[in-house]
Amino acid sequence: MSGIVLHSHKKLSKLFTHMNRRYALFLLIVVHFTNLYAQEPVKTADYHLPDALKTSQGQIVNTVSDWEKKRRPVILILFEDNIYGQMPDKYEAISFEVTREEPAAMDGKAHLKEVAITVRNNRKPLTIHLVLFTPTSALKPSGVFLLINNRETQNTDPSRKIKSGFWPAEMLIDSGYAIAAFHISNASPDDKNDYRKGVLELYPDQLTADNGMKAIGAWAWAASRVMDYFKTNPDIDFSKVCIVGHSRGGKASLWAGAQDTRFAVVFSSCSGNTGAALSRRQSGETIKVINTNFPHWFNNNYKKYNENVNVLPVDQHMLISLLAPRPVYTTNATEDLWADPVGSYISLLEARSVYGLYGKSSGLTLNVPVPDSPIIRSIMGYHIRKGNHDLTAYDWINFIRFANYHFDSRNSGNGKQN
Ligand code: GTR
Repeated sequence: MSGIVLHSHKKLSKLFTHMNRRYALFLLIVVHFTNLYAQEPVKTADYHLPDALKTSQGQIVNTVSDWEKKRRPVILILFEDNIYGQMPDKYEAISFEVTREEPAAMDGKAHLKEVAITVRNNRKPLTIHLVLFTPTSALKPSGVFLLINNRETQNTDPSRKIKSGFWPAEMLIDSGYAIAAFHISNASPDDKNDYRKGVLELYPDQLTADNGMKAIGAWAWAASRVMDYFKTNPDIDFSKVCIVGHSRGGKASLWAGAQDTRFAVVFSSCSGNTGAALSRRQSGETIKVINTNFPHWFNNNYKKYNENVNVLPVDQHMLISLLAPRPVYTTNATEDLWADPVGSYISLLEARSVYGLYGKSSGLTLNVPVPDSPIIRSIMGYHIRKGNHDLTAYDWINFIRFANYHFDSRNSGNGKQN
């Protein structure tokens, strides 16, 4: 817990010396949670965030045109060079093959397609296996949610014998959305020895470059190839593709959304360090810890910041800024302090200036909202769920509410309506 919170605890302890100890303890717990969720966001380390709107020459960007032409491209390259690696967008060929089809899946509610997306480059093929359910009764084409699945493949079981809150496909279909998923291992195995066996075989020059892509870049790259497929599927509304990821997958969904502006809405669950959380706060997981435990996730250059986060030319609020003016929704969980909920929320707050250039005022409160009280009617949405590090049906219910809100044409002019 932060220095500020601890300090206030000490003062309160003195006050309570004459009180019943159990009563004092109860009050301390209340104060602790009040501080965490209802006070001005708390800093843990002294830090100064780089300004998303200030160029390296010190010029302040204050128009959409200058942001899009001058500042945004520079920030994107800073993230490529220093963190996630390059994102090659050329390949020799791509093909789509429906390997299995069930027109009346889920008791007739959905049409299942399993699609092999094969990309060729460097004379090598790579196949991404997509599971896709489209609703049979909804008006066609449908918006779609694509999950970057970083957990067991059974979470996205096409036979629906196994069902999981991690990918509640029936819920999405009942809400009129298509639902899709691919597994990260198709793009790059999540293993420091094996991560090269995938997308990196198509782009071997990435392996020798210090700003070369590694696993998380490869997962985001694969999400973009699924986009290439969606473009060819007339049942999918290509203007309504939502990308979703949890934790390491949530880091990838943010990076995919930043790189590929075809994603209409970005969802990131408990993404933590090098996801939505600010690195400079150094609360929970740090850059040094993540680079040590997962050396295969980010590029070589990122390791230079292990001991000195303050010289990193970006912080994660600038990743959120790259999503502007598109809607973005991030989550945290009360028991998941490793992912720094406060720092993740401050990221959103700090991205407001860039959304503001587009005339999008957010409905974010100044403080982290209390648990289980989602912010939906806002260009940047957020909730902190009671519970642990996970992606659950509760999260998806709110993702659907957020997408419904933004896909309703009456709300497209502004991010906030109330
Ligand atoms: C943790 C890692 C986090 C997060 C998480 C997950 O071990 O420290 O950054 O990515 O794994 O993916 O569940």
